[in-house]
Amino acid sequence: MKTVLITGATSGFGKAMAQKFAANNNTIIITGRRADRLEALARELTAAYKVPVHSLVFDVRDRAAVFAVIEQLPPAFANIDVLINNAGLALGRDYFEDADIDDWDTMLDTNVKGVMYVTKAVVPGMIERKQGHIINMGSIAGKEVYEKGNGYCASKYALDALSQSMRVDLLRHKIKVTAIHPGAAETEFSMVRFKGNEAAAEKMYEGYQPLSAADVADVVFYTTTLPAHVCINELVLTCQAQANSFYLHR
Ligand code: NDP
Ligand code: 8X3
Repeated sequence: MKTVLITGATSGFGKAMAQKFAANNNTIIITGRRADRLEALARELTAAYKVPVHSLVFDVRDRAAVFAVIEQLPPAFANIDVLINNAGLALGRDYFEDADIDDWDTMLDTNVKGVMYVTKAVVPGMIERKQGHIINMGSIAGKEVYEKGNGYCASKYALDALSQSMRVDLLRHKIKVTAIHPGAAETEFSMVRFKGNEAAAEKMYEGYQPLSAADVADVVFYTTTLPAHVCINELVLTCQAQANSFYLHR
């Protein structure tokens, strides 16, 4: 049984990963800003899988809160084996000159600095125990830039660089770092990106079968099942209809 901390577990990939890891008899820490959703998920996981579940309500951009909640983890949850930096978002899909600067700030603060804060808070325990696995949820948007992707692509390219950098710096402590780069997946991602515009969000998934959150959770789970000496450094996964950021067959 491993202790797995998943950021952004109130929805989408994070929620599906919490379900997958709980179903496989792990101790789960779920985080996010929406306390009601965390409470409901904790109840569901405890009832369905009888595993220990702990919820932490915080914003990954709030540096003081990040360190406070990790430091105050109850002993039964304090030895984190797997950290999944999943909390993240895209905001807007506009040409560079039209993009909102506040949206850029939010994406970079969440997708890049949030990952740095959470990892910095968790990693001392992994170093002490000489083992750990950090999984960063990147994106194909961090592999190829696309039109009107500016701020989001920049954040996921930065995260890719950060994943590579973490791997180089942490391998001497026997810590694995895996970057997962999914393509289009149907979650709340597009509703957030298009700021509640349901028609725009639905259009993203028209005419093909996108990845589901459960598909992504299965792949992430697999990367944690390998022997101690084996690490998947990075993995790009898309639905069959998508080859890359540019080619999607509808
Ligand atoms: P969802 O919108 O469904 O879930 C995003 C999660 O991130 C929510 O649980 C949300 O929780 C959390 N979150 C967002 N901002 C913050 C914050 N400031 N502090 C704490 N938690 C936060 O999207 P997905 O599940 O699709 O996305 C998960 C990750 O996967 C993201 O990093 C995204 O960039 C990436 N990704 C998504 C793809 C897709 O097509 N769906 C493809 C490739 C990568 P709450 O609002 O409660 O805080
Ligand atoms: C989400 C996938 O292609 O919308 O990261 O950027 S994409």
